[in-house]
Formats: sequence, C-alpha cells, structure tokens
Amino acid sequence: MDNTEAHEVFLGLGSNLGDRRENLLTALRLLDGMKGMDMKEVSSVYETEPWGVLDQPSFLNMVAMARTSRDARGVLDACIEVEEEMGRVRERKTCPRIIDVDILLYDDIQLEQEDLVIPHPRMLEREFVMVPLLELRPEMSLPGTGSLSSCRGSHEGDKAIKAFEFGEEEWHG
Ligand code: PH2
Ligand code: MG
Ligand code: MG
Repeated sequence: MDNTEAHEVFLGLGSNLGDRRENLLTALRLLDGMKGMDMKEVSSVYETEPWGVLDQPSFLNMVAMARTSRDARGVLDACIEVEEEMGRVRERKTCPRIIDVDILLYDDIQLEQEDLVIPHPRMLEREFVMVPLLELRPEMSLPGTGSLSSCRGSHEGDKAIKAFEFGEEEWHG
C-alpha cells in the first residue's frame, strides 16, 4: 500500500483546443486514477483570455488539489503522461493545447531544476492561476513569498470569468 495522504500538490489545468470542458474532465479523471494520486478538491472552471501569446483561442482554466505519495518529479511524470495520453502535441511552447497540466505548489517545497520549478515561477502574475487558487485557499501562503491575500487586489477576476463548476461525481471515479 502506498501512502497517498503524504503530500499535497496543487495543479493548474488549462485547455484552449477542442471540447475544452471535456478535456479538463478527462485530465482530472486520468490524474485521479494514477498510482499514488488522489484528487481531493477542484476549483470552479474559469473562462480566461490568453496570457502571453494573444493570438490564440481563449482558455478554460482551473486549479485542482491532489494528495499524493509521489515526489514532485513523480507528479511531473504523471502530468506529462496525462498530456501525452490525451494526445497533446508539443509544437511551440505557446501554441493552443488540448490540455496543459502544471505543478503550482507541492507542500511548501522550493525547487529549481531545469525542467521543474516549484512554486510555478509565473503563477503570481497570472489571473488564470491565482483566481481559482485563491478560490480554493483564500489564506494561502507561498514558500519564500508569504501570504497571497495581498495579491488578491490585483487579481479581481476581470480576466478570469467564472464559467461553471464540475460536480464531484464527474471527476471522482
Ligand atoms: N497557458 C499558457 C500561456 N497562456 N493563458 C491562459 N489564459 N491560460 C493558460 O492556461 C495559459 C495562457 C502557457 O502554459
Ligand atoms: Mg502552462
Ligand atoms: Mg505546462
């Protein structure tokens, strides 16, 4: 038996290609079904304007919290496996994608590796991350940065519009 309760990981999910709602749901179910991953909480789903490269379709974004027995690298493997299983094609870094799953936070670790930086280095600037994250954890603090509630003023949701919520029975197998 693995200890799936050991660590808490927050994931950012996004889709701006195909059936975006279905893509998010498929990703949640696949992640929940992976060894050592137990999906616990999901935020509402937000319609968001593309950030960075503007010339692409708008996104649906959400944040999910899972308990896991995997280490951070193992969670990254799970994220990539789900993206690949869903047929994501990595062309340019910024092109439209059926699914993107990023690690935002893993317990309170700070990690800086070539392909894995935790906390996610750009999350504080991104409404499509901060609005759903603060929905789940209004009192969240970030290792190395402190309380996030001070960020709330600059993330009032004007570019992340709440679209709908999934029912737990939809994503919890
Ligand atoms: N992801 C990006 C770049 N820009 N914009 C929105 N609204 N949502 C995303 O998930 C997103 C983005 C790169 O991962
Ligand atoms: Mg991303
Ligand atoms: Mg990614």
